Amino acid sequence: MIIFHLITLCFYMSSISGTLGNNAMDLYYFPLSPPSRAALMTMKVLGLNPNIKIVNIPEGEQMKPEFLKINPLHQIPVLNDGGFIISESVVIMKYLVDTYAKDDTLFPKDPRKAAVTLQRMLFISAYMFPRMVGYMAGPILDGEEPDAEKGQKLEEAINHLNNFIGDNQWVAGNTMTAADIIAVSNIATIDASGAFDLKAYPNLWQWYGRIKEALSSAGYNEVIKKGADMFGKAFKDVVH
Ligand SMILES: N[C@@H](CCC(=O)N[C@@H](CS)C(=O)NCC(=O)O)C(=O)O
Repeated sequence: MIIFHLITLCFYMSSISGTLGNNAMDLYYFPLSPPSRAALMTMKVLGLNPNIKIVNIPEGEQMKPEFLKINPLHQIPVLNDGGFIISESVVIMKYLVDTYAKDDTLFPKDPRKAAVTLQRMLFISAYMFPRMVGYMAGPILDGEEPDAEKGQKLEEAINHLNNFIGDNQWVAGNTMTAADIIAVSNIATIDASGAFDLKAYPNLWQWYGRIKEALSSAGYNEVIKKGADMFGKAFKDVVH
């Protein structure tokens, strides 16, 4: 089963490598990785076309000496912008907006709005994402039964996101920001796993429709949905 997924991945990877542009900006990336997809989606929203450098995580390419020189923490995503190398999805996204956006909507300059945006981004990156990996990685990589307690922990994170959105249109208030991009990269993966009823979280469910629509012309389906669906399918194949 795992071999099958890897073969599917190879087809997917060659298709994505062939469609992206060529300039002095490299993104070390793997399509199943939610933080990688958040970084690439931000680039697409900003009109940037990086060279995609696939690091095949299931095959352990992140441990190769040439990649460890780029990121000793052996994690993707990593951005190389003309020799400036930086890791951590939230930091990459902020750097990209600060450097290339025409205005500050995606990452507000107002200190309080900036603080809320960053809080939401770190909530996704440091709270929700580890819980999602905790719940889904065992079944995908080792064929384990999903752990109900880990599922509850992830559901708690989903509930917090629903409450953060509240009556607002977006994750960090009434303007779409980079927080929405990193949030949807994770939520699309959870949705594709079929393990949770996201419709039971009405604020989140309505926001989910809104953000997919907002990102569609920048390539939501290609950048976020495709990798999320593959991740979700890998989980479903083991669980059902
Ligand atoms: N906090 C990091 C997390 C990055 C991360 O966990 N990347 C995973 C793929 S989703 C990875 O590279 N794992 C390989 C490893 O740790 O060896 C971020 O948001 O960029």
